[in-house]
Amino acid sequence: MKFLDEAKVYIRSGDGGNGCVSFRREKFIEFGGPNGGDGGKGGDVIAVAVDGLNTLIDYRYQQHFTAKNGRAGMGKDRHGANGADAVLKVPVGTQVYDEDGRTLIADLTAVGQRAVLARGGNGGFGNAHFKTSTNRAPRHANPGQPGTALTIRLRLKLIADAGIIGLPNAGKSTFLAALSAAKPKIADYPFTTLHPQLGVVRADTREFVLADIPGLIEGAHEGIGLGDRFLGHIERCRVLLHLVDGTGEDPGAAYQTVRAELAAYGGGLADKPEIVALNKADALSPAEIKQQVARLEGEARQTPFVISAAARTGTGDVARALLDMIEQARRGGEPALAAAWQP
Ligand SMILES: Nc1nc2c(ncn2[C@@H]2O[C@H](COP(=O)(O)OP(=O)(O)OP(=O)(O)O)[C@@H](O)[C@H]2O)c(=O)[nH]1
Ligand SMILES: [Mg+2]
Repeated sequence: MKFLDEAKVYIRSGDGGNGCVSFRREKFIEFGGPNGGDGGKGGDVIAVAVDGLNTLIDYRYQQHFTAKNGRAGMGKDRHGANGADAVLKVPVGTQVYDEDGRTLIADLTAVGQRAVLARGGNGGFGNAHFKTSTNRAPRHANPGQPGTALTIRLRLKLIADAGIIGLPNAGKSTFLAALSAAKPKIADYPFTTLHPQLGVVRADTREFVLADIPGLIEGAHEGIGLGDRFLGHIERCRVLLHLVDGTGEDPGAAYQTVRAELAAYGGGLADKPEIVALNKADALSPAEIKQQVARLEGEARQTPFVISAAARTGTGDVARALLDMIEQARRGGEPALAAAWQP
């Protein structure tokens, strides 16, 4: 499945049906009275988060969604049929913005959560509705109300508990592959990973979702490399795992480069709890490890885990540490997501 995390969609809700002007006309029944029915309601445009979808690619091929109009009312007090809704199925984690891309209309963070993006017009009242003691033969009915047309932007922000950050080639995808069933592409050139990948990590009896994203380089916030747009996918993570290549010249400098990009991106990323790990320990001598840890420690202000994602040493400890922090954050509550929830 191709990955796409942004899409522009044109939606239109249905018009309401017109009310009807009609009178009861039957042999031997005098003064039959008004019997024009009401128009039906126009269909809504609704977005609903569904399971088993992790891309917005469908919206590259279909960009127009129009709900059906309500039918007009008819004589003999018949109500017009309501128009059918148009339903946009989106992956969990999709945010709906208005055309300018700044105003958030809906944030769909759980399977089954739905949001009405454009409400259909109400149907007009038929003349039966306007019958009063002083006007027993109203020749008036209301027209249906028009639907609304608007342009929206969909933006997918994947939902993962933890996200892996680091320079290209740090071993992020190798780490994900070591701990989960995910099969990301791994290679010894920068920018192997072009779009985010998710994997489920099991540690003991517990599990969490881990996201691997493309590497960051200096100037990513200005569009260098792959830019920093994909950092949106770790905005919802509770913790970050910062992987640093131990075979690099200065792990401390590598660490600071990535931290600077996080700060430049904003979105609270720089304030997220972070676990730091020095990777590729299998390629280092004990003396080198000591030296590299000292360099990294000085910048990160925490003792890094020393691991080898390729040899899978130390990776379990990192997973358990991530889980502890995730559970701690869960207990602390996640107000932003909880508040957005509406069944
Ligand atoms: N020796 C050694 N090599 C490793 C280790 N982990 C990853 N590598 C190698 O480092 C290279 C890059 O690994 P990736 O997992 O693709 O790195 P990445 O951080 O996902 O890179 P991008 O997707 O380009 O940002 C590959 O050649 C891996 O085999 C490790 O623990 N030890
Ligand atoms: Mg990668």
